[in-house]
Amino acid sequence: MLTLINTNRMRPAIGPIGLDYVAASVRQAGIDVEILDLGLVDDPNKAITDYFSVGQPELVGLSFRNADDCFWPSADWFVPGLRDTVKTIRCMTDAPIVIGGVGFSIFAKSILEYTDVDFGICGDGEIALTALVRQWQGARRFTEVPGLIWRENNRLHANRPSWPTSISLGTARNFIDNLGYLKRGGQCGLETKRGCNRHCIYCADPLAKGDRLRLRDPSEVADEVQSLLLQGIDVLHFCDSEFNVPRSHAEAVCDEFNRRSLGSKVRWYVYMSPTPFDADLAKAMAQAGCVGIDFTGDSGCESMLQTYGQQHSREDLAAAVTLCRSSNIAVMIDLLLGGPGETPQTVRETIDFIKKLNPDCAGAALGMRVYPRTIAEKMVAEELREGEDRSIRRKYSGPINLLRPTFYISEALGERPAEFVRDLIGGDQRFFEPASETGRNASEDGEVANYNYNENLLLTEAIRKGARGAYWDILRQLRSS
Ligand code: B12
Repeated sequence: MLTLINTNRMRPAIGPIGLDYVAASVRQAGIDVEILDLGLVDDPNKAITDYFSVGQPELVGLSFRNADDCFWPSADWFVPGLRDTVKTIRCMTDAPIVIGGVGFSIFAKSILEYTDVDFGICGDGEIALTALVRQWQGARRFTEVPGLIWRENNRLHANRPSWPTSISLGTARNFIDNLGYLKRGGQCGLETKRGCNRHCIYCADPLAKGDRLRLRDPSEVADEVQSLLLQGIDVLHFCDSEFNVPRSHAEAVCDEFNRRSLGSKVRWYVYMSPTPFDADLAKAMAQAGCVGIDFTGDSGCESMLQTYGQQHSREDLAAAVTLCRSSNIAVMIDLLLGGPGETPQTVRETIDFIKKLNPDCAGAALGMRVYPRTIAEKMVAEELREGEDRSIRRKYSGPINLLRPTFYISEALGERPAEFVRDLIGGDQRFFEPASETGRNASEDGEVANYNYNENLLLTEAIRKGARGAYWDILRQLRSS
């Protein structure tokens, strides 16, 4: 009945866990579903042709995770590739096509128009896709499908996304080749909750996942870990926006892991905010198997933290690093340099501060990807209207189009901001530097500094040879060896 296709072919390969959850839920509703995973095949066009020459589903669902790599100056854009995939599928079947996934949800209407598919689903896929199948087979009352976008009478219609407050997901995780992804991608994902209630100016998560926290029962999360363990998967990356928001849920998940002694069987990594975090949570996390935390640090300068809408101070960041050190958890700090109001002085302050904090590593990302419907879009609206000349960086010409990779780098950082940041870092091996505007990047210099996980061949090769873990952790270990 339904064929779900993973379109993400980036390397290292990341498992399409959204499809694992969605397929389980659709199957539970009694609908036949199969997965065609283009992430694991050598030739995607051949895989599509082979598949549709024998199978003719009634509906085809495409999962679209990354619209672009969100990385300046690489600015790799994947929407044209999605359109090509749609064309290839159209040649093989008349079945209607629906696209979903986080990359789709951020830009839903624009991607629907660009790819000319029949339907799109914004937000969670589990309930929505089941509803779409039912409506497609029955009365076709599309207004009853949460998050659906479709064309009718030459107009686009959009329903409110499905962001159910309580989420209960399948725990078997048996629709995708999770072990294959561990071998090619070094870790497997799982979720303990969805949504984010914070207001970071640049973040698209509330648009794709909703702005309320939607928690999973910790025992369901632990059941899922046990299913993955049975498949031979013992290295995980949690896919929550920030694991410690809310703190009570993070603690409840750790308590359940500890009750089942999972900490001795799996090791896992998370994204976290520097607050709320304390010794009790750090201890519970370490005992439950957490070996690495990537903090949304953003900046070491108070004025920039305020601009970005962060709730933590630079002292909170310092405290978080100390807590990780005393709990034996590896620590990475993600920075976002170049936002509105950034000056050479604020960047210098940040880099100096991070050097003093001495985390295991720090990612010096330069350039804020401007997403539609975010606070950042409103803040830089004037510059967006005016186009190229001030703080907007992009690799396309013509009018600004936020569907395409469009970045903000404060003009105060000058013509060559990456060179400036690299000079300040001064070869300090704890930092992952921004790639240089001149095209020369650190990995071309033979250094292990490229932390764009898009076609990162060094990382892919290390994983092939057996490295496992979060990518920053693999890269920093490569560097120190
Ligand atoms: C965890 C995470 C990572 C981890 C992944 C770990 C792992 N093993 O899974 C790591 C650190 C490796 C990572 C890397 C990258 N990431 Co990342 N990541 C995330 C994060 C936080 C969660 C993704 C996730 O798995 N969510 C859980 C699953 C279940 O959700 P889902 O896939 O969206 O699926 C649901 C719905 O979308 C829908 N759905 C999905 N498919 C389909 C299909 C159909 C037909 C339907 C109807 C519905 C549907 O239903 C699902 C269940 O409800 C997201 C932000 C976010 N909150 O989503 C960013 C995010 C996806 N990443 C992003 C980026 C840019 C990257 C990188 C490219 C960064 C880089 N340059 O290195 C790489 C790419 C890696 C790769 N090879 O694909 C961006 C993409 C934005 C964009 N511009 O397109 C995001 C959105 C963050 C952001 N706001 O910037 N990432």
